[in-house]
Amino acid sequence: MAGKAPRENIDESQLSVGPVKKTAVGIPGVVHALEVSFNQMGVVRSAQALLQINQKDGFDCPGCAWPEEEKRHKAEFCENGAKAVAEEATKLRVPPSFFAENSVSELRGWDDYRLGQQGRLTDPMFLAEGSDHYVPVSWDRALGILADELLALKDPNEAIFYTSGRTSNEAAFLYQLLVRGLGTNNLPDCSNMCHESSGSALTETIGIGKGSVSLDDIHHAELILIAGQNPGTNHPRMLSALERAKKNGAVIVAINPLPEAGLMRFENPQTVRGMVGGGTALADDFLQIKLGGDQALFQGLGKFLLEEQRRPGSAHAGRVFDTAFIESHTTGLGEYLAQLGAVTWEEIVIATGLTEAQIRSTGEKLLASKATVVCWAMGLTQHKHSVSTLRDVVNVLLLQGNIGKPGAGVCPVRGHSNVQGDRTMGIFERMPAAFHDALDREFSFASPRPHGFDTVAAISAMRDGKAGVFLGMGGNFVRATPDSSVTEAALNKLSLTAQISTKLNKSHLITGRQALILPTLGRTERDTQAGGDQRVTVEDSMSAVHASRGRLAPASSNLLSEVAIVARLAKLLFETDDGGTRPGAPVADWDALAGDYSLIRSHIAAVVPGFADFEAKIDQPGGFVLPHGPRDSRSFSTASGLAHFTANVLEYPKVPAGRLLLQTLRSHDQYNTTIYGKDDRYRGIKNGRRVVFVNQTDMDSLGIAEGAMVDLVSEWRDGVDRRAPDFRVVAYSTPVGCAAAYYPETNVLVPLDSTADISGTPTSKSVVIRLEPVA
Ligand SMILES: Nc1nc2c(c(=O)[nH]1)N[C@H]1C(S)=C(S)[C@@H](COP(=O)(O)OP(=O)(O)OC[C@H]3O[C@@H](n4cnc5c(=O)[nH]c(N)nc54)[C@H](O)[C@@H]3O)O[C@H]1N2
Ligand SMILES: Nc1nc2c(c(=O)[nH]1)N[C@H]1C(S)=C(S)[C@@H](COP(=O)(O)OP(=O)(O)OC[C@H]3O[C@@H](n4cnc5c(=O)[nH]c(N)nc54)[C@H](O)[C@@H]3O)O[C@H]1N2
Ligand SMILES: [Mo]
Repeated sequence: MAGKAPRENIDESQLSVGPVKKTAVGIPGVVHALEVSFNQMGVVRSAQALLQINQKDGFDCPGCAWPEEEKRHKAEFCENGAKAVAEEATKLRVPPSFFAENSVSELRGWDDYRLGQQGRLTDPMFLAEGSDHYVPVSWDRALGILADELLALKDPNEAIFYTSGRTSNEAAFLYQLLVRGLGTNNLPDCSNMCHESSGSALTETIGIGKGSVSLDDIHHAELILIAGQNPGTNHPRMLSALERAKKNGAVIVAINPLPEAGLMRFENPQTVRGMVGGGTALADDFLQIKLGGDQALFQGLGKFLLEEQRRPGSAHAGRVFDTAFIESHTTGLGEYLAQLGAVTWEEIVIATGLTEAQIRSTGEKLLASKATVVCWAMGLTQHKHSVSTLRDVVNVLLLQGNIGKPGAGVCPVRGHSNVQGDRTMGIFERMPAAFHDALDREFSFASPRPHGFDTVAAISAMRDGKAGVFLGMGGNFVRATPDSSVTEAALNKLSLTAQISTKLNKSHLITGRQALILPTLGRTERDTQAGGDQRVTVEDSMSAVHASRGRLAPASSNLLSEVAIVARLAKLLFETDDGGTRPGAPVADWDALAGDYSLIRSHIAAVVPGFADFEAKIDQPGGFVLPHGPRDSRSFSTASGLAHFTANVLEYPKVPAGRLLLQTLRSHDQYNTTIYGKDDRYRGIKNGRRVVFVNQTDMDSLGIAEGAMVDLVSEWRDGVDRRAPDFRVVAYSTPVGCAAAYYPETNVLVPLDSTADISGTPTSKSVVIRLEPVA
């Protein structure tokens, strides 16, 4: 059965709204995954692909960064992992004839769904200045154009090198070396829009920007708080771990403005009970918090613990805090407790929309638990005050010594399957000096030290005429970033935009004066080089590094691997005609590295701490876990060598009367900017995406009826009206004043300079909007 692609934009007039689901996964999830897979890949390729996901000698699922269980199931994938694989392993193709038939200006009118459904890119393509059609070019010519444009820049800091989080460690390491070899640290990545706030808060407070728990800790936690995360859709395999925790007696509290299906109830398709129905109730308690209220909640929990610690006659008095841990491993407690004394319960109640009793009841659960984990994702990282919110999460955990002991810790649940590994490999606009020193030693050059642009700074630089060339290592920059109209105009100003991609997306159509499409192999595909078939490595959300090997035949014989593209470009940039190295460039044997990735791994082992014996360690099934001071030995590599309590002024969004606060989030049928399908099954939406979820009370007070059509208009201090037209209003269970709509359709509403303090992450979960009825 060959796949057939839907060829039209989504027809929003077909949209229907049905009941909201309370349970995630189970049979409908699996059946849906198989339908999507057969449709895209055909039956044989589906079976080949799906059975290799996350197996010990197979490929790492490109779906999400949740770790694999030690004991693998035969089918170690979830509905959305299967969809991610089907998107990549599809039989559909976008050959050069597609671009002859469709002009760039026509394709700009296609929506993200229609573009993504066309299939895999097959050949390098070039869009010349003034032309409206991409034409095929050889790899030599394509890379030659890119190298010439890069070398023609007056200053290497006019080049911008974006990375998305699917790129392997090997490709990411070579890529950052190329970028630094050219003389810039302009390495913005998707992480800037994702978990940057987590990295900022954790590095400052515990000395490392990564989570401190293992899967085993989740299984054995006594209390798990899940804040700002929708695992039923975005990390479905996490539900199996939660189910296991639950069986071991864990208490789970969901902290979310929306009653997300997976948090409430879960049917595990890999158990008989899950197949038959019923499933496991996951959350013992649901705190339906207002958007941006989490800092107040965690300050409230801290306040409760402090009151209990000091309350005369309380059974817990003097025993709430882990005094031994606090005294030997932390600093700053006094300032933190003083800050807790300064916040009032009245303000906490206003900020959270919860009752004091609800917060105290969660506090009681903390008191009763000897091992607590806090998990979070985008609901906590994409607010103005996200870094201070996460510092307050750390504060509460430190009070009870919940870091570096079994069943306890911080668990930022990462998004892209190798986003954490890319950062470990140096994809960061401001790597620490020790990394630069090691890189310089290994490749005999002097890497640039001034910080580069993060994502938002890169867009500002392009807008302000301070950039000339953009290269994307995966991702869909123009749709993932905020303030779509500003970003589109910024990209249009460049002389060249080039994208290393697997699938067609808007970033190929909103371009500089010239553009290149550089098609590449995906994770599922066989990667054959001079030295034979190659494997790559990835790092999951819990710092486990393991090998990934694709086995499917490549989508086209004219694809290059990401590693090969980088190595060939590096040769053009850094080698002299006689094969020597240009003065000042990093010294490396680029051909050899591209021919045998184990040579890249030996460089990584020499530069990045924790990778000694890299090759041998990934020969072991399941790979190895990187060192993590707080987790392994309660050692904290902060300036003081201690974990830091911090005193944070309480912040929460304040919305003018008649306005709503909008969060932009994912439907069940999308992977970031890739739209798999038109439904959001758990939330009851079918055949459309332009919906805005609003509380009935707000609809009544605004005089807007269910089903009404509205424009979403965002209001920001610059006075510019940013508008997303034609959304249908859906009454939904969300706190009063808080609305929700899908990304990326709503990115046009997020002002470029509305970013989180310190981390610079766009505030995609708090946009002030008004609803304007469509006449
Ligand atoms: N199938 C699938 N899997 C994915 C992705 C995908 O698009 N599709 N994307 C991947 C990536 S890159 C990432 S980063 C992750 C994203 O995973 P999530 O963070 O789960 O993704 P979002 O859809 O943005 O959902 C945010 C959740 O936080 C809640 N929330 C929003 N604001 C607040 C708040 O102020 N407080 C609290 N407590 N909750 C809030 C929302 O209601 C929602 O449940 O998933 C990864 N996995
Ligand atoms: N409003 C709003 N904006 C957001 C968010 C939000 O919640 N709200 N979330 C933010 C988050 S968390 C993230 S992570 C970003 C995501 O930002 P990105 O990572 O930039 O976006 P994706 O949609 O994941 O990228 C999809 C594209 O990647 C390419 N691709 C897929 N696999 C591969 C591969 O193996 N190699 C290569 N080279 N290319 C590949 C395909 O061409 C595909 O079209 O968006 C951010 N933007
Ligand atoms: Mo993400």
